[in-house]
Amino acid sequence: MPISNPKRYTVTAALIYANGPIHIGHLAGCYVPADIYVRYLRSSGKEVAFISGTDEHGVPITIRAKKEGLTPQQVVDKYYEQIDASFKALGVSFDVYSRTSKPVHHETSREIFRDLYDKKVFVEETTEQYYDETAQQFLADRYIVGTCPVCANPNAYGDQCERCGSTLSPLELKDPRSTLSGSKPVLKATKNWYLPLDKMQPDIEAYVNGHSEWKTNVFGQCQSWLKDGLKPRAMTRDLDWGIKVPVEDTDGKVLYVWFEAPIGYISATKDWLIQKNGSEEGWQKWWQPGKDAAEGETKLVHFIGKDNIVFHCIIFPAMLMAEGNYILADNVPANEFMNLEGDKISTSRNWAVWLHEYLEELPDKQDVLRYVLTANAPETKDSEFTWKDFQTRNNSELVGIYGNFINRAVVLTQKFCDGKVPQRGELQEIDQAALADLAAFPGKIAESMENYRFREALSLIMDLARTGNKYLADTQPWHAIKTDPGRVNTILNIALQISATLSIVSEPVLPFTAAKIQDQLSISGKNWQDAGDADLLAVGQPVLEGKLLFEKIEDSVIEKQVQKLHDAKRLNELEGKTVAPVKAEIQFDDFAKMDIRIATILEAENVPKSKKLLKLLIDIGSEQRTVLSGISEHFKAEEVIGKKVLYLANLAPRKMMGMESHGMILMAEDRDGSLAFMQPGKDVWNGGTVN
Ligand code: B3M
Ligand code: ZN
Repeated sequence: MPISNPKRYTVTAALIYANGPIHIGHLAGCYVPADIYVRYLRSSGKEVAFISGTDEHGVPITIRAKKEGLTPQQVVDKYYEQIDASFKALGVSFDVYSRTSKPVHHETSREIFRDLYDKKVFVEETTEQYYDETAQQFLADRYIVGTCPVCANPNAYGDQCERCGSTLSPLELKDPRSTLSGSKPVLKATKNWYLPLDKMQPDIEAYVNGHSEWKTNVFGQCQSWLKDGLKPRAMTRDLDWGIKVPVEDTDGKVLYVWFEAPIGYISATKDWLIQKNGSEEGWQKWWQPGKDAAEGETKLVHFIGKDNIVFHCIIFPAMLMAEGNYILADNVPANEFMNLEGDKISTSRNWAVWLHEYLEELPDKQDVLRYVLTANAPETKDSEFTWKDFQTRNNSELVGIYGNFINRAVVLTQKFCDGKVPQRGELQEIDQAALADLAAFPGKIAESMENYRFREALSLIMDLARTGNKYLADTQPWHAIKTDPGRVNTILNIALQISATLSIVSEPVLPFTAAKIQDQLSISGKNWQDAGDADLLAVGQPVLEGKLLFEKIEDSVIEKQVQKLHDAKRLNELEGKTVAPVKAEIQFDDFAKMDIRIATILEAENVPKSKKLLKLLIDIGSEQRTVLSGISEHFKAEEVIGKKVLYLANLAPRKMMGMESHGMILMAEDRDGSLAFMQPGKDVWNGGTVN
């Protein structure tokens, strides 16, 4: 059963690996919804701790370090700074953004491990694990790749197949290979500590089944795990990067990253208090409200992406249950994935919109991104981000509906009411209806927020803006002013009251915009309980002109972004390409046999039925010749006419497509496979030799 009226909320957002920048997929899947929820709770007067940070251990970090030629420590330092700064710039309002490399985290993780160890929760087992003899290292998780036993993806990782989503263990992979040396690994015995999830299954089942209110995608994934039967899972790894195992004689072993990373939520809470008060005192109320606390006093909610469901709904709760003193998650509102321009977002293929770049290239558009990612959030199924949709939503929804309404209310007040909130007179039916709508919206929006339906909440927020627009269109204050200024006062008072409420209820999604509106309307310190109030703004309160809330985004801006995506992907594909090695040595005589000379292309035409060939007539000084050249995928016939080229004149004639080709035009091939003509640096005459 969900907790209905908690005293406080512990809200966590996934601790992302500090091995690369944040992209819009992370934001849509986890961070934007988490921030909306927390901002809504705070506005509703709730006590909240909003906890996150970076996950700085595990194989993904060491692999990235190797790729960038840095130490793991340098990698996590670099990305922690970048990630932390870009979250701040987007207005994600964590109470603490901590790191799993902090001493408080090492201590907390080791304590919990040692506690479970002492309680004999773990099963100690010696098993054969893959070992890379070249690198002299055990191959955990992502150090090993092979063919997925489920979907036959040849590049599945030792812990997970990214194609079909199956969770794997290295021993299940077919044709395993080491990602360190590429070699075939051998099996070697090693001792590790396992969490006996098989034995714990009944308790976990009772916990999960008690939460049938969880989102269908989350509940369904848990059920399928439980149905397959849980298996013991190793909580230690043979690696050197991570948290040392707090047991004697365990050199070369660290805690499994998925054992300690979720504990990071607990240690980050302590870190927050240490930073704030100089001591971790009081952390328990967020995690262990204690025996005297009322049932459900603290509500724990984990925001994550769908690839982390099992760890947050099964493994972490199992650890905490075994420990015995902790509360368990009341909800885990995981989202599905957001795709980008028709393809899966991928860091390795560089197909992503990176937050730090977005913030630099589209400054002051934080709320536009937050809006688009929420309006199109992958709440129940995968969704898609396109730049075109981004532009449309900005131009027709934010500018056309929301911005337009607020702007009209403010500008008309300046024009007709001296820039002050006017007094309402007698109400007509249309006014009463508008005020009734106004009063009803905050409750409806709150209900969507409480149930993690942020898309729905946003669509209601926009409905409120539409209501405002319709009210102005129907009452037409710009006409009424000529005949009945008192009527205009009533209309604008109501329009301004709607604007004020709109700023409050949209603040969780559009915090920067809400602050601007509240400046314009001279309100501060108002929150959710004031929303819907017909007298939120006092008569006579100043209404200031303020800055434009949203501006139109032109096609050129969008085209540039799309181009950039494709360029980045292409560059990434080229990264693996290497320069051809130098061919076997030849003597000068071998070279001197070749008659290379300057020629000019006189005529060019496509060869019927051939994809590649152009038929060229060239002037080689002494005569004209016909050459068939395989360049028609790169050049059109008309663009090569008149070009001076390098020509190999004494190559034996060859027959192609029933025609004879004499000699060969020499071309240079670029990294991406495109071709370039080799041309003399001055207008050398036809027949000029090349030596
Ligand atoms: N670091 C996976 C990720 O970054 C993992 C999340 C941990 S949450 C405790 O996607
Ligand atoms: Zn697979």
